[in-house]
Amino acid sequence: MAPMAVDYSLYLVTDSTPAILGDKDLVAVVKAAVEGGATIVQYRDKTSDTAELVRVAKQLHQVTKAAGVPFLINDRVDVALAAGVEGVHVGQDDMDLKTARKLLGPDAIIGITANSLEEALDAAGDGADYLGIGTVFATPTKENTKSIIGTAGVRDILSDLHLCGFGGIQTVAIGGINASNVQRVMYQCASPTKDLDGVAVVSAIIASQDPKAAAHNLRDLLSRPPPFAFTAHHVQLSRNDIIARVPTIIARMASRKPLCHNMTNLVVQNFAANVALAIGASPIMSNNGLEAGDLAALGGALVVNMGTTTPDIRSNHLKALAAYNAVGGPVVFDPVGAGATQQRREGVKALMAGGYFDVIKGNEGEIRTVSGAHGVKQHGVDSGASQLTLKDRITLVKATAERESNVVLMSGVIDVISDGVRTFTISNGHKYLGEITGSGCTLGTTIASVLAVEREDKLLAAVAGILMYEIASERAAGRDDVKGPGTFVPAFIDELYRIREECVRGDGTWIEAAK
Ligand code: 3NM
Ligand code: MG
Repeated sequence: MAPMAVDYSLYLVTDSTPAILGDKDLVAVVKAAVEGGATIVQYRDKTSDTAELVRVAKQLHQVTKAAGVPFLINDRVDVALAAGVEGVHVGQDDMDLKTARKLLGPDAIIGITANSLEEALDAAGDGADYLGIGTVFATPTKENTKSIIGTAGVRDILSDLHLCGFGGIQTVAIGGINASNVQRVMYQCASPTKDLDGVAVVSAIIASQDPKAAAHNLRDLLSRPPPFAFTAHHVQLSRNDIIARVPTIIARMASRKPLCHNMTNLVVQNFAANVALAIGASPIMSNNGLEAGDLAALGGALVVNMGTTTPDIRSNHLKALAAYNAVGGPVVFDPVGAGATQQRREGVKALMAGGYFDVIKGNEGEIRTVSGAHGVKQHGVDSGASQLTLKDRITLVKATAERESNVVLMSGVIDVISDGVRTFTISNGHKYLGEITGSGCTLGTTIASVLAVEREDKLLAAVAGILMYEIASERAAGRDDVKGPGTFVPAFIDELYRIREECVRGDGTWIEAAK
């Protein structure tokens, strides 16, 4: 018999514990799941006796065979042999792969759990058919997992597998994957050289009241990219393109008055709302995650500013992030003071695991924290004297954007911005921006507002926002009536407004100051 062709796209792992299965019948659940579209099933039961395992395995196998779906047993090679199923899944502490292969034969499907590159390379070298890579997100289903590696960790393993000559091995990600994040997992885990082949889920199907519908929904989501996926990733963008297109984008913003939803800190509420109004957006300052769904439906963009951080605010941020992600509404993350305290470091992790940010903007210290650098010293929220050379800043920004499949902006005297493919530096701005409060936060507001009207090319949108903002600051600081930071603030709002008016009139000469 030729080995079964295996489709790993929706890999169901079972769980018989009451906390997950409830009072449902496991065989009925698996039948419903394969009807709904599960493409491969693993029977995982850590507590039942051997006779019971073999009995249930045989029952489940009838169901999967009828559906033409491969069936594997977790850990227990003896049970797989006794029930005559297609293969096993072994963990790092289970029987070694070579012995399992000897016992089950060359056609058996053998998968292994990999938490790190070393484990993945060993398993691939030993002839595993597929890897279950995780734990992606913390999950109540399996609390004692070795470590949470996030989409970035999975992505690193995938690209290194390719690099080491194992590009052909099949891979699924596991841990905390469900309908709310499955598209993002596929999107953010994909490396330029190797994609994930699917996702493995337990509770997303087994705990569902309607496992068939749950599986069907997951398959449907897996069939297309997330709503926030890039569409203009590889479009060339020269300085001339930017000069030609930015004023039109600002004019579009002024005519559409997009909603700019700010979840921002206590200090900048009023200033951010005024900046949004000046540039032609329509601000709403709401930290209530429960109304984010209604607001996301209005077609605007969201700023998640971590400047004020409490567990309560974090949970509101996560709700809003999910609401905007679900409809592809752009989200800008401003990880204010990211490295300054343990709470903020945890906040960054929780937010980045909880959703997709189209743009992450921060100063050098903040972006280094986002990138995962350890021991980044940050004292106040705005301290961050440059410790890196420009070359290193560029490398870091590009790598972080590539890893997150988004746009990353590191602000500074020279701003560095990248979408992982295209990278720019911008040298506009004025030192007064560093002498007033909220200038970084309201740049986030500006970028989000532009993103709301320019979704195709997110990098171009962010560049447009930065240029409008920084050139306005240069104009304001150069005015005769501006004597210092105090008089700078109103002049700055005036100049933002003036640039917008010029764009509406079709006069884009201000953009010539871009450098
Ligand atoms: N293995 P859910 S995480 C069985 O990281 C299993 O190796 C994991 O459950 C690993 O889809 C996990 O409900 C449980 O989060 C996944
Ligand atoms: Mg195991």
